[in-house]
Amino acid sequence: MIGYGFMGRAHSNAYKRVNDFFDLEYRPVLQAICARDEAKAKQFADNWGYASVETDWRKLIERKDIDAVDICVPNNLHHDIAIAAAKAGKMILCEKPLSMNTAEGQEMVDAVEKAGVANTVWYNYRRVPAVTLAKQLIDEGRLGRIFHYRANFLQDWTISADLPQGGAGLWRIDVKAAGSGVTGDLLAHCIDTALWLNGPITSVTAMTETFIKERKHTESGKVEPVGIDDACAFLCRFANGSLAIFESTRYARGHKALYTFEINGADASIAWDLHDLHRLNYFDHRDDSIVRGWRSIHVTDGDMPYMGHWWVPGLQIGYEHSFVHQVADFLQNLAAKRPTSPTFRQALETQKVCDAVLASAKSGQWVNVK
Ligand code: SOE
Repeated sequence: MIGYGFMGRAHSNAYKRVNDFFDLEYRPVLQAICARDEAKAKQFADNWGYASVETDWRKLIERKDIDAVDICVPNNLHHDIAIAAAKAGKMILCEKPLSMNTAEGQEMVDAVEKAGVANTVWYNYRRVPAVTLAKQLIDEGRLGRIFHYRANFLQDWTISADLPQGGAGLWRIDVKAAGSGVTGDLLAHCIDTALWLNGPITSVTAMTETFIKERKHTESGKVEPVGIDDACAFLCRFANGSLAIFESTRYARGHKALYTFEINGADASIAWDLHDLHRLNYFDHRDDSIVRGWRSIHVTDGDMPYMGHWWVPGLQIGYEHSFVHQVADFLQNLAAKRPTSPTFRQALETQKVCDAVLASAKSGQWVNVK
């Protein structure tokens, strides 16, 4: 494990829990945690049960007793670590977004494919059971022809102008570490889900805004320009002919992590909301008109995605379980020699859409996704 922030904890929890709930051929061994601050890394190792500590990721990657590397550090480090890990023959589980941009991401894809190592990117929301159920309903053709896709990811944690950029957690506001703002951090989730549920995006037109133009940098101590997008909205077209609207901001006062999407088809619609993540809202026009209406499916029954591994019908699970599911799928696929989605190659598609969105916001023109 490289990095011990919020995601380091979410992933560690998943590695520890997965074999308690899933029967798997493999069992993750928490062999080493790597971070620059040795004292904090030791504390993390004690809390979570890692057997050893490294302070240099290159040393970690050289170790013969490490089979898989989990990249949980700021985005600007993903590329070099992933390429070195692939060259060393390690499996790689990389935190989202895959990379700072498409060019870097392409090199990462080439490296893992050349090395033939198992790889996946942690777009965890795919594995919230209600979202996986949405995918099942779409694949069964229940929605019919899709006309519309709309998604939001709204937060409010950067409204204060006193918040510095850079450093633990706040690297997300530092363009040098993050690559972009809400586009790579939040819309990337919405785009990943959308590509999975609704197929390729072909063209986009976007607008972005940076509301607070300068912030003190935690590392330099100086006030520096802010290079990230604080808010981004874009329209797009999908290859299946549907139209979409996406919006993300860290300035929606009152919203902490409101990820929502709605898909409207000729026969049915679905809607999902991260704040109520165990429910899938579904409207089916084929119902008798006198009982037709939006139904709220409580996704807890054993025949619903992943739920047979947990409690009994009616008892729900939460955010952290989406990571457990990704590890379970990764280990199952490893045993079956199958890839785990999204692979680096699949996550590169999200990167391409993000790049097109940022290019469009800059030029003011529609941009085709390469
Ligand atoms: C940002 O606040 C953040 O933590 C993202 O980085 C995560 O990917 C998202 O799932 C929740 O919000």
